[in-house]
Amino acid sequence: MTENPSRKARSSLTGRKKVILVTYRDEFMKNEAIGLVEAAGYSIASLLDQKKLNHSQYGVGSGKAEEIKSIAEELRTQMIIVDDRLSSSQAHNLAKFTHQEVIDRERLILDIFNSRATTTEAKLQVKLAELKYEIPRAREAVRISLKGEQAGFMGMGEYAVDIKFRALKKQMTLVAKKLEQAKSRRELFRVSRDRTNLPLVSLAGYTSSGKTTLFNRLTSETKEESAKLFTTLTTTTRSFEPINGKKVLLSDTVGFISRLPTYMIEAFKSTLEELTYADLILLMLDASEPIENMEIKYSSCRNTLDQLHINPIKILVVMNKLDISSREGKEKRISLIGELPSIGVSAKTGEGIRKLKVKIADTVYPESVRPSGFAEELVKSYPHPLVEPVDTRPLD
Ligand SMILES: Nc1nc2c(ncn2[C@@H]2O[C@H](COP(=O)(O)OP(=O)(O)OP(=O)(O)O)[C@@H](O)[C@H]2O)c(=O)[nH]1
Ligand SMILES: [Mg+2]
Repeated sequence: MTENPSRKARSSLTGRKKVILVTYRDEFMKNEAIGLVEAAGYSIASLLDQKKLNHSQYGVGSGKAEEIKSIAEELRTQMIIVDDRLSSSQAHNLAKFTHQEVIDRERLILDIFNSRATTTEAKLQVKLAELKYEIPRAREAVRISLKGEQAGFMGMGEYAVDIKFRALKKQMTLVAKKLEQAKSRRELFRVSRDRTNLPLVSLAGYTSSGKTTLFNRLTSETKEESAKLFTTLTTTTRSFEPINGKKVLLSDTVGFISRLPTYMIEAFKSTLEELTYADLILLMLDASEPIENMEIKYSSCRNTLDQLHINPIKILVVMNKLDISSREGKEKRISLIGELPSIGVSAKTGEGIRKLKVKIADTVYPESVRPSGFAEELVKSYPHPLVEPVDTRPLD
């Protein structure tokens, strides 16, 4: 697919970088890749697809590399984005062959994260993820340059590559340390929040499922909501009363995406860890999408929650965007999530919100049961007369 002239003219007017996107044939993957490229602010001049993106020399096949080269010349593009992971030699080879800058899917996601990170903690998390991205590549570059196959990382000599590698390692230790400090500040905040003894409800879900829209509606906030992927990167917590006199805390956080490498989830762990303290997780799904897409997104969310060791018993699935979803698809959607409870809403129009509020209050303030967080308070106020202290001393 090649861009039509009017779009081309517009992109040069807005000064967005013109790129060639190489993705998979699968529709879901293709659309998601387009969403990512647009979220990064690039303009797609040409969209190509491939069955496999792990060809050893360029990632793409050599015939495709030829095609990319001539399209790049014809359309005067500035960058090639490959929708999978490329090793540093694959990226280097393709860049050299096509005379274009080449980035892979992970670099693209990091660029988006970079442009969205506003708080110190989010910036540190992105930095950590970037270093985790660069270190294996620097290592690979060292290996290649030692074999004398390539003039080092990004054209650097062997010695320079080694220095770069060490510098990256040192930087990573420093960033990890700063993140630890940010985490302990967050921990203090969490402890003081716990003292309020208010139940915590957390929003989780795929990027663009409508978490922030629901957050704004429930808490009367005005945080940015947008069709662009990864609008929210930092956790925000506000209190609200789902029903009179029953206050709860609500957290909005970073969205999930498919094929997100583990090291990125690791880097964002302190943000995502908020979810592990929640008494209730509202797992948002965009119910207006085709069932196949919902299925992929739902299982990707469940995987991420599993990686965080979240007990499924805490999950309430919120089927959002009812205002634009088909009524007939309701049964299929319900069967998709199996045994988990669900509720349908439109965060945009307010449909179903009252029911959701009652459901939230009923779950976190069940009749005749203390506000949740009680068990944690019990452990914190330890030693408690009813709890036998556990002897953790070594046996010898
Ligand atoms: N029609 C319709 N659109 C909605 C609804 N809820 C959210 N949206 C739209 O969906 C898009 C994404 O909404 P956000 O609230 O930013 O989504 P998010 O889950 O916070 O996304 P990230 O921050 O990227 O993870 C926006 O364009 C919203 O206007 C809804 O109930 N109906
Ligand atoms: Mg958001």
